[in-house]
Amino acid sequence: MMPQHFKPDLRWSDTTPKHVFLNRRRFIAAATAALAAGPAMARLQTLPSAYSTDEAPNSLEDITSYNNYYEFGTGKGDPAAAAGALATSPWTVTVDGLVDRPGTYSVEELIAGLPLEERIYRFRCVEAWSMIVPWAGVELSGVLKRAGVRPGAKFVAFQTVMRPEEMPGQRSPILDWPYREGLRIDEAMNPLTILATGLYGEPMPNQNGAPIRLVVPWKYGFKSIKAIVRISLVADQPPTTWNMMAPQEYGFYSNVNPEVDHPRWSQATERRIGAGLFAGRQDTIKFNGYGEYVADMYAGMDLAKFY
Ligand SMILES: Nc1nc2c(c(=O)[nH]1)N[C@H]1C(S)=C(S)[C@@H](COP(=O)(O)O)O[C@H]1N2
Ligand SMILES: [Mo]
Repeated sequence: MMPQHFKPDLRWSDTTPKHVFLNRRRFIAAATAALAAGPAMARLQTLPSAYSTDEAPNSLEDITSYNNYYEFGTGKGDPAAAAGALATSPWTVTVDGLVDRPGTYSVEELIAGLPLEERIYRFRCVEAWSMIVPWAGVELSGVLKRAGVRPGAKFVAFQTVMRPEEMPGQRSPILDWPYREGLRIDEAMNPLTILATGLYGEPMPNQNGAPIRLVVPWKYGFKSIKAIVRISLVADQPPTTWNMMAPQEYGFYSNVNPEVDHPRWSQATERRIGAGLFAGRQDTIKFNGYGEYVADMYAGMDLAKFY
């Protein structure tokens, strides 16, 4: 089978099959009904955050109907159509490796007592589209500090659930499953890095990575791994899915950087999802606009080499 590579997002019609376009309203009607339904779907109590952008968030419809989640297929509409099959409760996350208190915790235990904030973040996919998303999440640093990071831990490795019976994409070798991602320890401890359990004040929709996913807003979207079941503190840089798939195209760092093009397309501009057919492309900002919080971590590094 041919490996599936990301494609640049030049026009809506390049990446969105017509039937998906026409079905968007149907998908979102179902998603909205599901959110309004069960008692498990109670509204989340979030605190506002000084890290939020004041740009207008994308609609819930945009955020839940235009997704990348290869476990459910490579099309932007596949996750909304298929992710409902993933059972997200109960759910446990194992925290292990170089920590004082390794263990397997329910999501509720994992984040208990940590401030759940609404973080309205810019989100920039490597395919050169972007959205503004009002996530609900806790700082990853809070979870890691509670686990007790040992001095030898230099990186954090994350894994998505492996459940081919519920995730049809995992039955094909389109990626080396399970999906894996990683951060350097200082990146993981940065206050911008969150574990998100919801968006728009509601529990996380399945297609966006329920019940718990990473969000790293200054990096390309693929670093923000969904449906996490394992967080490991490790000494060495861990293998990561897209880097293993095509190392010349996807580096470990993957910081948003308009000065470093992808080998197959420019990263200088992006298309804001939902901005309308006649909206122009906008300039991409280095570190996705979060440089004041993150640039120091890369002082002295050649970001064209460590892309
Ligand atoms: N497990 C898993 N996580 C994943 C992906 C994936 O295919 N599988 N896709 C990534 C990519 S490429 C992007 S752009 C974001 C999309 O997140 P969203 O659907 O919430 O916008 O999820 C990231 N996390
Ligand atoms: Mo992406």
